[in-house]
Amino acid sequence: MTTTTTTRFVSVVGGAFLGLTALSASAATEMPPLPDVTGDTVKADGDFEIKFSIGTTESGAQYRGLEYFEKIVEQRSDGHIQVALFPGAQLGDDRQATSALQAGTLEMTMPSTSPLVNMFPKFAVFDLPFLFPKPEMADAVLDGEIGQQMLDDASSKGLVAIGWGENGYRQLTNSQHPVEKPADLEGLKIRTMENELHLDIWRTLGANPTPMSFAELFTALEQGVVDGQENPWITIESSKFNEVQDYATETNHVYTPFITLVSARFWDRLPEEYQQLLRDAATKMGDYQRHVSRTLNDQIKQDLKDSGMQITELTPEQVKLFQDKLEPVYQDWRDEIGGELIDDIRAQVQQAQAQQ
Ligand code: KDG
Repeated sequence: MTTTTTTRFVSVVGGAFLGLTALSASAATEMPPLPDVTGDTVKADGDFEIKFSIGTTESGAQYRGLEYFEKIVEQRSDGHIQVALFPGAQLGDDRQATSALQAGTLEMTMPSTSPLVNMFPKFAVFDLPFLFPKPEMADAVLDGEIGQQMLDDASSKGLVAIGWGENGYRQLTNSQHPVEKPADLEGLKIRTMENELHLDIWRTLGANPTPMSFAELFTALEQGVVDGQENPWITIESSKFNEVQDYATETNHVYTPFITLVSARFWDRLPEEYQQLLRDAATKMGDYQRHVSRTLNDQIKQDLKDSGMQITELTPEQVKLFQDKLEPVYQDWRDEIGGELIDDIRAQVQQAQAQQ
């Protein structure tokens, strides 16, 4: 990969990017106009329909990315491929939608990697706490050899993996009290994704974690089944968690990627030209999603504060308390994930930090 994500994206939509920044500063969380579609019309045989399912709502950055994907694919296939979007887990949560792809009853989905660790154990590397200090470092790994190898590995079991997107840096929220140090987590029931490493993180920090599908989360928070949860600011707002959670702590404790998956049964029916079109569109969707979520991140945090949420911004010393308490997790999960993969990613991150 020669160009970084940022330069790749900016070269495509310079004008709109500027529009994006101006918009986010003024109209809170209003989504920016979709970039223009670039690239020639792709000619191939056949007409196809894609049902594309995700778990987050249509007011999030993930859905905005899907709208760009839809625009690219329909325009560049001259309408021979039609894309229908299904947000809010209408067609199932991450695991259910992925199974539907394997069964051939659904064409595309974009889950977080965390709920799929049971299928692809190496995905757990992304659940290690504080692995990526900056989002660009995640981009470098995901858009580099390691990311490509993981897409190749995930192109199995009835699935074809064609790109990455951004769920983002996860923040803790709860309904009980401010959390400034690990000891404040004592006795708090925290919902996590269905992922053993995340359960380990919150047990190690002293909380009482419970795994649950994203599709059930809002109701569980509203009914007090759990006291808290953790997700990126844009998901906290787009899922209205601030309506049932008074406190948040900016922990940035894990960076979660999305992975773009296609049903192998559907993929094998597509002419090669259309397969390449979906790959191109998936890359552009992922880059755009990253830009939308990063550009709106601070504005959304401000919106949540304005909505009455008490947000604790940790000092570097306070962050270190969480990092030190979680360091043993790296040793505990080294064999399960693979020491070489962890070391390769940490080396890449350290190199990037040294160049800053
Ligand atoms: O489909 C939505 C999920 O991918 C995503 O939001 C996962 O971060 C997630 C969570 O907390 O479940």
